Amino acid sequence: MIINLTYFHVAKDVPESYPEIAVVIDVLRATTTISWALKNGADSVQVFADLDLLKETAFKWDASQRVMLGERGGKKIEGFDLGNSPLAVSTKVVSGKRLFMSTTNGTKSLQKVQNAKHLYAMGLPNRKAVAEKIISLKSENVLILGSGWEGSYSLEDSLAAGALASYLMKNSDFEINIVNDELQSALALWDFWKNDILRCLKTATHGKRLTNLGDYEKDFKCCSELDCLDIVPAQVERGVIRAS
Ligand code: 3SL
Repeated sequence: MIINLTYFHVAKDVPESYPEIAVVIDVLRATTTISWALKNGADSVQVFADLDLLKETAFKWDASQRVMLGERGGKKIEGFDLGNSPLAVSTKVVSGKRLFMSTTNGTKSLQKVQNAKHLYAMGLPNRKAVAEKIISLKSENVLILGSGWEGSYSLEDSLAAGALASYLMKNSDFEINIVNDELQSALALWDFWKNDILRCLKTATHGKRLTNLGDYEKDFKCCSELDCLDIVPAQVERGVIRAS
């Protein structure tokens, strides 16, 4: 069997018709935060591109059962409970709760491919878990979508796309067909940086943006850890993600 793997850097590049399996990546930091929140016992994460819709939906929930996460430009949005740090979604804060989340780019990518039959969120910590899920589905076509920054390329998402492709090539019995140049170059990127992931994240434009905003050292470390989480965040209804 063959798996055709395609990667797009940002949501706007995704064609109208896309494969029934989609993996969305936002290494810094949305999909890392989603993965850690679910690992720490969050009931679910509902993602929104639109902030007004998020508030309208969240305020219908019992206040004790909800946590609102909002980030724009790397900073927490005023009035929200949390920003977008994977360190903030501790068990104490999120266990048993529905998280309502909107970020600058990551949640937009998740919305873009929400019609996929199987939609997963992946960061570097759960790369292996998501890859094994893909292998188990035995499907012919898989789309990997990065989040980038406001419509343009990001180094760290491409690194993770390459990491996923590399894992599948080494660990599945299927023939892996690298469909486009975006994924060929992501693989080369992974090969170049795989032994210094942390430095890659800090070298990336968005890494520099975060560094200029404050002390994000622990976030960088958390987002750069590879294969340490066994969580596969999967969309269970439109916009709602649970651990699978
Ligand atoms: O762009 C996004 O969706 C965020 O992950 C960006 S940040 O890392 O929270 O700044």
